[in-house]
Amino acid sequence: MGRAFVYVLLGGGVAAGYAALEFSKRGIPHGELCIISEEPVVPYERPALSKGFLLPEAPARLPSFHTCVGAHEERLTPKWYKEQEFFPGVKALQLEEFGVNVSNAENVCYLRNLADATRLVEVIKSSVGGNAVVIGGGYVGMECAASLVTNKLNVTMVFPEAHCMARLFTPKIASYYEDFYKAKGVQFTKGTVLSSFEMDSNGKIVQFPVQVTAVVLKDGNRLPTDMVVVGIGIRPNTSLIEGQLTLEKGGIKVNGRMQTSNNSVYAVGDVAAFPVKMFGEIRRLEHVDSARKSARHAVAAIMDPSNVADFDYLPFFYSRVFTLSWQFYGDNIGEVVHYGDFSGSTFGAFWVSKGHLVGSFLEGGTKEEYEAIAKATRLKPLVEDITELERQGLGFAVSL
Ligand code: NAD
Ligand code: ISD
Repeated sequence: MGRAFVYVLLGGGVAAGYAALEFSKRGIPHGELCIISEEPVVPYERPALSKGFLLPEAPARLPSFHTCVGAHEERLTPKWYKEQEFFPGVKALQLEEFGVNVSNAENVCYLRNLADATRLVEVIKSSVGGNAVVIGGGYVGMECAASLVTNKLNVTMVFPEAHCMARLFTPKIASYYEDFYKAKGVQFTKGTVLSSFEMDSNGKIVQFPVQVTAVVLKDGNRLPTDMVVVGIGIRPNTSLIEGQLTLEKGGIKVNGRMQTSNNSVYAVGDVAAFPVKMFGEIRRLEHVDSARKSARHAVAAIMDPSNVADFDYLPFFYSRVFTLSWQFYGDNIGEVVHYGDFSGSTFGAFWVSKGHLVGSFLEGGTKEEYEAIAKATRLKPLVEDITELERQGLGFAVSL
């Protein structure tokens, strides 16, 4: 006989952990919640996988980074879920989907979940001192390349754009990080993509497993390698609900309560396309902060509908690599004004659209400075004089 639940969380990622915490805080009775996840572990803070998990010394390991430590909240261990009689860890659904077919080669690694990260660590260990090719110049590419260097591999990054982090960085910002990476030994092959892998079956007759020995690029270059990391983006897995819920921007369209076109189904995290009030449009945001906050908002809307206003989210992105650390708030549209010392360690940029500040980036800031750019971006102040904004730089945000 199947078991009935009042609430079902489909997916066991970051958002599920924060939703479970919120349900528990709001006092749902034991046994009413079920989490259906493809992962054999209870929710954890995904950002750790491309950062602390890959460190050669004292790496982060579960249970230390179960949600919700990333927001300085309670760490929900398997014991906690058991005590709450919440039922996670049911290996039932394949929820992930990557933009390219996964190669079965032993030394080609993706990075999305704990199993990927665990395998990546094994491949790194067996390749120390050798070559690594990182395909993709986004978050996974940048964070993994930094980790690979720290693990003493010779790294080449390959991506199609003219500079790294093309979705967010300006050429000037990207150039700072690329120079920093180059000084650490990373090489960049830009403006091209992978054409094929050269494989070695290690003398085995079976087709798999095989090792990639070189990456062949469309521009004709050939990069001999001991391992490959692929980080070429994600695609929300909406196949399960196609034809049942309204989709937009590649995700599941929701309203300000995170409610889909079926009012008993809510969508949160990377998969949800929600109204971003400050932009006045629907966006799908891939970031852990949005996952955490949208999950909690959805639970609040479910449990206390009359006291919950529409989600009013300030888009936030961040990364930490080597000794660097940056934060970005808002939207990167309109005119860009750079500020600070690009030959030093603290600099940034503002984006001004229709006369208002709409986006702020800062590298190497203090906690107070990051709070200041977040506040300034939310306020969307009028910028009458771009030159004056450039002159004031970070001081503009701090003074608001
Ligand atoms: P991404 O969207 O950040 O970057 C994708 C990159 O793939 C692009 O920059 C591009 O350079 C590259 N690309 C696309 N097609 C390519 C091709 N054919 N060959 C070579 N390169 C190609 O995605 P990601 O880096 O894979 O990250 C996956 C997800 O994980 C994203 O949602 C990301 O936001 C998230 N993530 C975030 C963080 C963080 O916020 N600090 C860290 C790790 C992962
Ligand atoms: O900050 C992050 C990070 O490191 C991730 O892997 O956000 C992402 C996820 O895509 C958010 O779920």
